[in-house]
Amino acid sequence: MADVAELKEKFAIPGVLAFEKTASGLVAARVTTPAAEATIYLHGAHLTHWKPAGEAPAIFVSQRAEFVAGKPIRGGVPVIFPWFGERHDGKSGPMHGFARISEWELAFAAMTGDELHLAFTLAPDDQSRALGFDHFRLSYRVTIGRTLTLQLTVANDSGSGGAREASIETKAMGAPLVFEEALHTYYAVADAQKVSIDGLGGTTYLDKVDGMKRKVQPAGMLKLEGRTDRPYLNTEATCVLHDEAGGRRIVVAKKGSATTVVWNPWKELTATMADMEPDSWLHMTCIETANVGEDSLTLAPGEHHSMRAHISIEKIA
Ligand code: TA6
Repeated sequence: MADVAELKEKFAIPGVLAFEKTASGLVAARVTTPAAEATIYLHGAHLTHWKPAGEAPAIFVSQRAEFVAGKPIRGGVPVIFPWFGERHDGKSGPMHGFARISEWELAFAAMTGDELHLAFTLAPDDQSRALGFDHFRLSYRVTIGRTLTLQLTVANDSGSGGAREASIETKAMGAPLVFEEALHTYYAVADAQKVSIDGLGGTTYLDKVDGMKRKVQPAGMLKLEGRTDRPYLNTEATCVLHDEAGGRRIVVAKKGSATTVVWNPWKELTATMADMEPDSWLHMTCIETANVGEDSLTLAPGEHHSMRAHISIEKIA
């Protein structure tokens, strides 16, 4: 668990970046700049709040979210690695992988102009090694301002330092790293029944609500009309979330991501989720910047890959 005193000593910026240990024992970075405020937990490098100046918060977090080591926080931006959803290589492991329930380290913090740049890192630990992952490094760069930029970089560091850890076969041999990844972002909306999403027309998706059937999104806007759970494949498109009731658009541009997942649990599924209030499905919609399924990635030893989401807010005149 991160040491708050050490974080304060190394990274605190008076009036901009502060650290606190919350009642549940997790350590949070609290950001306040002229352009925006934000909160990011070292647990999962989990951003739970981003509010550009003059705007309502743009990221949803459940009022019943649990802030407990080893458990995922409901809402915000869960960082998903090295698998998406259920582990699907025949082995067991936590839903959506271990990154979002791991303790990340803060490696960098600096203000440039009115933007705060943070960098978090995650290296193999006992949990990841027990799950068969000992040859990866993650860095997660978060830039907080009037816009929000999230960049997840995955490196395969097997084959390097083999002598140091020759006992670990994959490390010495240099094994490929096969993984899925997602920035599982919960956007805050005023009424999900009046939300439409532009950018996915003509794109193939798997309909997880209809037996994973492969379908093509009709041209035009995607309107949410019920539980929606769709990985859209082979798309680099920018998505625009029109929050009609909220009077704004949330623009999600991306780079290095071939999958966009759209999720809203809707009323019935939400009623079964202990960490969601019954009507909270109305106030969130996930547009997830990802590489999953047939878009999953393989890195040779020494290779790395970056995926970035750039999020901005526009008022609907
Ligand atoms: O991204 C959509 C999804 O895969 C849904 O199927 C649902 O499982 C959601 O993620 C949330 O997963 P979680 O493990 O956070 O409850």
